[in-house]
Amino acid sequence: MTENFQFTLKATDAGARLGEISMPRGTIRTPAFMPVGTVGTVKAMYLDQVRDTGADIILGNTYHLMLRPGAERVARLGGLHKLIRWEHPILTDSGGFQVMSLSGLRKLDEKGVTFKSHVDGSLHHMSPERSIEIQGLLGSDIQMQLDECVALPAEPKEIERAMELSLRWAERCRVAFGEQPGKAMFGIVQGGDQPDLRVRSAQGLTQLDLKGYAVGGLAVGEPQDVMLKMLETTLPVLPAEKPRYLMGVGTPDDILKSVARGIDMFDCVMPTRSGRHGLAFTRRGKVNIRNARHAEDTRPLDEESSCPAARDYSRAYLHHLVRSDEALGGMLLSWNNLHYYQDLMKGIRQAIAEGRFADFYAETQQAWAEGDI
Ligand code: PRF
Repeated sequence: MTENFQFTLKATDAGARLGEISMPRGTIRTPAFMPVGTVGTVKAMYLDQVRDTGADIILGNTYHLMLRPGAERVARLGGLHKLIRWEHPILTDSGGFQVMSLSGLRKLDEKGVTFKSHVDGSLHHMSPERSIEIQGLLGSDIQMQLDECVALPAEPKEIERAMELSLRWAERCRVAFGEQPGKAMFGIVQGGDQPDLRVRSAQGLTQLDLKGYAVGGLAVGEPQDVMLKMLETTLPVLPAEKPRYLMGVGTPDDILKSVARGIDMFDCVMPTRSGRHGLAFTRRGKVNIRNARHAEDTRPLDEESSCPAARDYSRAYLHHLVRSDEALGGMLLSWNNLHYYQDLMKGIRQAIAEGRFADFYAETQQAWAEGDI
């Protein structure tokens, strides 16, 4: 732990990077997976449990928290860490992406974004400066610039306009953030599926000398090979000594392939959301526990797992809970899934440290391909 935000690259192997982010609230081992705690809760999980699965950092959302309970209120309550009882690092997303996907009526211009709350229909304005101010009020350790993410497919001109706007907003966010030694603000590369725009975005952000760089605007409707190609185009342009975060990604396969291209951080609702919907991730791929074939299956999801949810409960019981819409079903499957994701990250980190990432990659893919027994 340090007074400052510090990223140390410890090893590289077959394109993958092993590292560590040190900051006052704790150390983040990379490649890292950040469970999503949108409204100040990782849904259906106790934060002690989230911690025990191996999470070093969780994510919160500016958009949701500014609407409810409100950023000033969270600050009066002593900040997000105290409110939710998580003393480790928190990264907050800036709000732009969630405005676009969740709010009604919205207008975006140079000044920022005006939108209607999905909670009560009230009208709000968020500038790049206000996004940073809110993230500060929440007490976020890693703050994201306000950006505009365009869903794909889209016209190159439209992607270019949003990328340029995001670059100008990055500068304004950097000024608003100023110097905060123990904290960091990350820029976000945009540019859709256009390699030249990705390069320009990454170059422009690099000039701002930020503490870290995210790749946004991916996993928004394009095929996986396009996403991976964009990573191959973008990452070599970014400074190797700074962390790279792929936003909103993804499946275990997306993660493995993105690590192989040099990504250090991930977040995704997939393990928790699909858990609540009855989908379990295991070493042998995905299991849809709702399926009738599990109704009288006394085996656990994975007898070799160290997670009680995976090891100690029968598939028959999980099936019954999920079919009955019982809260415990979503809780157990979210636990299983977050545990699986963190185990995957641990396996990735160990493999890089031992110089056998390529073998780990092949073995993991092989086990998924063999499928559920
Ligand atoms: N921008 C921001 N948050 C995001 C994204 C983005 O492009 C994505 C895209 N996958 C997820 N979350 N600010």
